[in-house]
Amino acid sequence: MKTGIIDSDAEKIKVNSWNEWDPLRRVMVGRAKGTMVQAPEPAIIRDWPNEGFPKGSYGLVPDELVDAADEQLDNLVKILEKKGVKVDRPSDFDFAQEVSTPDWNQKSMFGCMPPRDVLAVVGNEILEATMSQRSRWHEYLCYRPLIINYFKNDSKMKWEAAPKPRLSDESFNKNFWEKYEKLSNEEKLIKVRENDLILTDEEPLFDAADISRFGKDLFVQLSLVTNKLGYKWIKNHFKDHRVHAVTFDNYYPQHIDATFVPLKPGMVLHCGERTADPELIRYFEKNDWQIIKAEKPSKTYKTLPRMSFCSPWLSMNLLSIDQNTIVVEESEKMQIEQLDKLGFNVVPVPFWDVAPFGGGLHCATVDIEREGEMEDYFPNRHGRF
Ligand code: ABU
Repeated sequence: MKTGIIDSDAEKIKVNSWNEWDPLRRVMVGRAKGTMVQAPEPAIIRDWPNEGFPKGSYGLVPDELVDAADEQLDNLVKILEKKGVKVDRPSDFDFAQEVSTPDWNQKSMFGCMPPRDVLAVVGNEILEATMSQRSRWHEYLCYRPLIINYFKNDSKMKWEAAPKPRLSDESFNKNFWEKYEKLSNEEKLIKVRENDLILTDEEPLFDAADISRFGKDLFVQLSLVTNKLGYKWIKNHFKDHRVHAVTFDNYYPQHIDATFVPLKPGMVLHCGERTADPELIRYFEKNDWQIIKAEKPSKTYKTLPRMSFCSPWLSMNLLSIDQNTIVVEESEKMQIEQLDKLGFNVVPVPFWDVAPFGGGLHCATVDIEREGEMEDYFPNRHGRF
């Protein structure tokens, strides 16, 4: 395992990753240590009275949860290293700091378990996302020692940061949650489809985990953390790609990687509870992709780990080591069996203790190097795609 700066094998660093399935050579894996229950802010208000964090309070996530999660993260690192994958970890960072910009002051930051939320690797480029929560505005800083090291040691790497957002009150729809929770499911989905959610279109906002990479095609989910201007910025930025805005029947969309997950060329795993729009499905079918409805998760909303703010669909939040080998959470028996029947070698790992820190196996990782080049897997156009 490598921590911080990696000088000894610096000459071997090559940032290169075009999709989610080519053979994995180098990956970043997050850490749970230091993660905070975020202080209230316009985008999110935590309310966990039974855990000692009633509405308005904030602080470090309890040690026993941190230790359990870090043990599972360290175990993942060992498994990846045994398979010959280089692993980099973010350095320690004080997320308990109060942070501010000229527009606002925020009593705490968040953490560095899910680097996928912050960093998108597209080809030889690492892109730092804008993020859309004040507690996460400065999160890129904990990945900077690694990014700088990649940049110093890879002459071809491109390093970009999307425009830093102001995240002033104008970036958020006032009293959004109170109003949203009163809507019927049907009314919620109309808002989801129109991306009329918590974020206004005052400025471009996006999380990197709303981007899914299929070679020349990038799919960007409009969500609670990605707005239409965010999509526009991504589309204008990646000029050699086809960049598509997509939505799903998900009342609380946040990150595409537990909804629509590529497994290999021609095969995508689709969360049946969060249906894609028919035009997107048709685009995939027209290009001979198989759309596989993911099996049911082992957890229900009631049986999720303490303090988890993710959904049971972390069952399909997978990490591909190559197009035949996929790392899956070990208790997700039905998902494992399904992938097994589809011919994949499944590597089961315990990972549910990581969920309270912001996600599953895909969220916890960022592939820095995969073999392969940009390829076009969608030669046929359909509708707006
Ligand atoms: N950050 C991925 C979480 C997605 C979900 O809870 O469905």
